[in-house]
Amino acid sequence: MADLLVEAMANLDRNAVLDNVEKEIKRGTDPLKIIESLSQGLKIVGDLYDKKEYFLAELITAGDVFQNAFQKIKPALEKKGLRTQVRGKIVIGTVRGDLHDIGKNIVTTMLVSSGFYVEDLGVDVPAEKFIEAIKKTDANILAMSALLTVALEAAKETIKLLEKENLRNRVKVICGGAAFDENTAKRIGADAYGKDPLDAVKICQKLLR
Ligand code: B12
Repeated sequence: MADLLVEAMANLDRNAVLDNVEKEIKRGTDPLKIIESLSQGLKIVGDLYDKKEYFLAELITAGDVFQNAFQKIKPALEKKGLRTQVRGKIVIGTVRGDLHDIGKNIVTTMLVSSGFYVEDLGVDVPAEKFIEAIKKTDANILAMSALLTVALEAAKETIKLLEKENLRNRVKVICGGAAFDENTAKRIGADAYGKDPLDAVKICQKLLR
């Protein structure tokens, strides 16, 4: 299945993507495996965009096809949550200047299904809005997503503001999305980097221990 789905996603073949996703769900395939195949397809779309074989219109279609497919996968993903004893409160969002939310939405679904309270602020979230939400919800984790390299600065600013507001000692910070890796996350002052939804849940559980 993996290859078929990767290919269908890379070719932006909406019907083939949705048919294959439905088949895999019926077959009982792990929803995270299905998401992984679709993400590999999206990676190819991104590479083709880089090579100027695809353009903005294709990126938009790719995002749309993925969102449609995700609606079919979501119920299975919700059942998969890793039940947690830790009752953490998380404020999550895509940082200022960045509109990518597909990955963040998957991570949010997985965190909610695992028992966390999650306040999702959406995309293009300025530092001040993150801080306001943390104060309002008394959150103990700030989770930031960024796919654009230029958006890293906004994530760094948010952590700086957290420090300025004297909240840094009680709020842990986790970052994820294609703009980050372990090193970048550390460099901007985060506590952790999460590579995928499972990682996100496990790390958030660990951060609260
Ligand atoms: C779809 C897409 C879009 C869609 C987004 C739709 C949407 N609603 O999100 C649209 C068309 C809007 C778009 C726009 C643009 N895009 Co775009 N896009 C993509 C594409 C093809 C796929 C992204 C995606 O959804 N991947 C699938 C998800 C599941 O993966 P993910 O986001 O990485 O998330 C996973 C993990 O990273 C992690 N994760 C994610 N967030 C978090 C958060 C936490 C806390 C944790 C722990 C984990 C975590 O878990 C997720 C699940 O496994 C990528 C290519 C790529 N390789 O990523 C380019 C890409 C990100 N885009 C790119 C660009 C350049 C743009 C534009 C500037 C294009 C333009 N000329 O306008 C604009 C920018 C708009 C803006 N201001 O943000 C570049 C970025 C280059 C860079 N290094 O900065 C990429 C890499 C393409 C490329 N190769 O050039 N894009």
